[in-house]
Amino acid sequence: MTREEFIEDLRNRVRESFAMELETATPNELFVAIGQIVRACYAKSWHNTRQRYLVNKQRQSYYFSIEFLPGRMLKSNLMSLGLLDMVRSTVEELGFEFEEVLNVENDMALGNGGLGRLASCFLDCLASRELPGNGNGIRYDYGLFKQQFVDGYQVELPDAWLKSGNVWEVRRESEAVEVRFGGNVYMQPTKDGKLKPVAENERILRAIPYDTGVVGYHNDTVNTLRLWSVEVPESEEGKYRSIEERRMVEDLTAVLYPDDSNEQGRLTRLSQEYFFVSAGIQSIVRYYKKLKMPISRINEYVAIHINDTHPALCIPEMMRILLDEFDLSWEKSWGLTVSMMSYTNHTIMQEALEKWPLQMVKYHLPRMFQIIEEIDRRFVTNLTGLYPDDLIQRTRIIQGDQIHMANLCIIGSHSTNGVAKLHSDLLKSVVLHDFYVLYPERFNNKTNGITQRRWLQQANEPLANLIDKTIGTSWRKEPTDMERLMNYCEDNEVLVAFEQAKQQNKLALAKYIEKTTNIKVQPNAIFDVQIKRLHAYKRQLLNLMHILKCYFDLKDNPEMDFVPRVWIFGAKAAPSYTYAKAIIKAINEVANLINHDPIINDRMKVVFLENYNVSLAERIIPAADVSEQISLATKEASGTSNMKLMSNGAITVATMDGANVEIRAAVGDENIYTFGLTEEEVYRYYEQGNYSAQAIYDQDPVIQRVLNAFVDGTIPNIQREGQEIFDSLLRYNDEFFLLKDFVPYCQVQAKLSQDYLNREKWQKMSLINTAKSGIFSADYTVQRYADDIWQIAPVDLHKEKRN
Ligand code: GPW
Repeated sequence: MTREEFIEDLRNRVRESFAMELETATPNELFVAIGQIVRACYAKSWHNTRQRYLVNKQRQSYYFSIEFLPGRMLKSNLMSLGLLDMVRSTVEELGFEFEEVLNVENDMALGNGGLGRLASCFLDCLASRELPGNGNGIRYDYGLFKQQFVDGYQVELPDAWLKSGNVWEVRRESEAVEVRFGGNVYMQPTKDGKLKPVAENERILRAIPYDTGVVGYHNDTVNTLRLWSVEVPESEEGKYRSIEERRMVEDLTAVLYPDDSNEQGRLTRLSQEYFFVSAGIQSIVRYYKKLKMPISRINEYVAIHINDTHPALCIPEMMRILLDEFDLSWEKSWGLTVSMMSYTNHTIMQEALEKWPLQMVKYHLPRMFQIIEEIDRRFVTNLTGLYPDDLIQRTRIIQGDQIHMANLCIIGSHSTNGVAKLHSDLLKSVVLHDFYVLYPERFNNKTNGITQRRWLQQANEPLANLIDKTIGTSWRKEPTDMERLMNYCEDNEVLVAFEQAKQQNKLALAKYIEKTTNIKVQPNAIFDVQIKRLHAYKRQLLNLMHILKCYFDLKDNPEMDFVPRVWIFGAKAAPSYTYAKAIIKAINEVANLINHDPIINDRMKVVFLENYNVSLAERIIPAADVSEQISLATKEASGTSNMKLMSNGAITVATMDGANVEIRAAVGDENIYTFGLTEEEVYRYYEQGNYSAQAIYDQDPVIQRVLNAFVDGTIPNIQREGQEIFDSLLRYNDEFFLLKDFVPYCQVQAKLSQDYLNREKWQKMSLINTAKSGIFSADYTVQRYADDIWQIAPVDLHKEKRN
């Protein structure tokens, strides 16, 4: 597309869609028109990709996830299509601010945090590697709530992201399917003496797919993210007479559950899970029928991935279709199902492990329940005599009145993986050890990754351009090529240029901070960033305690040498998570206190940015000097913001948790600040039960002063919240060992501040972090999933063998 063609197209679309002339258009119209042009640009490739897969009967993977978090798509699609520079300069020549046009787009925020973002990074990488992999999920009418601070408290507002339309999606009426809930199922004998399930009084809902193209980077692959929305089928219209009854149905895909790593166990959530799973599996089977292959070979063409346990019903739903619709035997159906399914575990935190009340499943999903019962019965029967009874009881699916979804996933799939080495090892040795005894060959690790296309190329153009200038552009396709930057560790000119790029990004963020919060920050201060969901285990409170310590040090000794620092937070708390909300309030009040204290004289600033989401992350990450990754060891399965920040040259302050361990191995001890309890030490405390927060408090006057600040009025306006925080640390004995890690944390922070003054040393560390970040590209992660778990390939290597 030439720029003349682009302008012509733009002019026509603005005219046709808005009855306006280009000259009078605002960024809103421009965004829609450019979106339409971009979609038209990849429409052909999208169709061709689907045709190619169909004609080649290509084996494909389907990533089932209850969350996807792509963020904005205009810039990333332009970049993938190689149109970014042309479109940007043309738009600017036409007299518009390109940034303003980009800012029109609502984030697609159909996810909470790491888990949903990982799913979106994976889709980007699959397409960019020309791998045949698709997404399957829910098209929520409302994404994750918008966060506002009112008087320092989090307030949640609805995210009506579809209000102004969605240029990227395509509604596919002809591919709708029916999903059935409730009713009774009984077994009826057929003529040939078999028993077949017959259902009556089911509620039938219509699932309508909306497809979004996932555009590969500089290739012609466009894969599909298919999201399902609920509707009342015409045949059922009569049954839902009142508006309330219709609302009940439409509620199903109305809102994303805003709980991160916390199981709510509500009926609507269970219905959401079955809804997108059943629709997705039916749509896969319908597609497979087009290949005209026997059902007994479906496992050669289909790989289904279960992203955490939320889509666990994939297993009984696939069984249902093979048994009830294709009349396959149980054994044959089970063999096919297990060989198609694979599962990723994302946490070892007990409160996140899904369990559903047996009665709820039995009543609302009766056929699922029957099949799960039978899977459980056969599991127990087959293992009895071969393994100790207590092991069988601990690993079976149905225990008491609950259905254990992780157990179902492991038993019903051929692969279970964790998301970082440490996490996968803990699964084998502790959390899922019983299963590891049963199925050692099923366990494997796939360390998470990120897409540098979004998180570096797109979000940080100053750095990306500098990398190009220094080592060429190959890293954009082969991220490990960034390692070549190691040759410039001692090159002063290069180091200075990198420092300038960082400075430019810090300036841009400082502007944004001032515009949105009225706080002025100095771009030469350390930008210290902690961005992630608010959770006790992630220990934002530990960060806050260190801030308070710095504050008291300065108050006591205003003349002391102090390296100026800006602490930047971004975090949403689940609306029902009162403790997390108390921490938000406390951070905001501490910010207020410090930012306005004349004695501090701008040497410390605390900034809590509202509504942390993907597009805000894209602003913050390029400007970070320091990356806070301070979860208690064993609690963060992997983390992915650690990788994004590292890639952008931030230095990590890290506990030995999740993927931090692998980051340290990559950059070397001297290029990361590690501290805190190790995995072994944490487990030792658990075994010996001898942790005493009170004892630590009693012996350390600094800790006393910091903790007392929460209850003695030092931090204003947090009577209730301060008390709750204080009690969590002392009365309830500090579940995440903050007091134990506090002193070493302060020590590495002091060291860091000193090192920051040595600009050359710091800049070298920063460069090394970027240079070594290539291995955390999700391009490689996805390739390992493709090779080890899904057996998918760009050119179908398995085809010869089959035909
Ligand atoms: F609890 N993660 C998340 F395991 O973002 F399901 N939401 C969740 O509900 C869960 C996990 C769940 C995160 C992990 O906390 C993080 O460590 C990991 O990097 C990320 O998933 C992607 O694997």
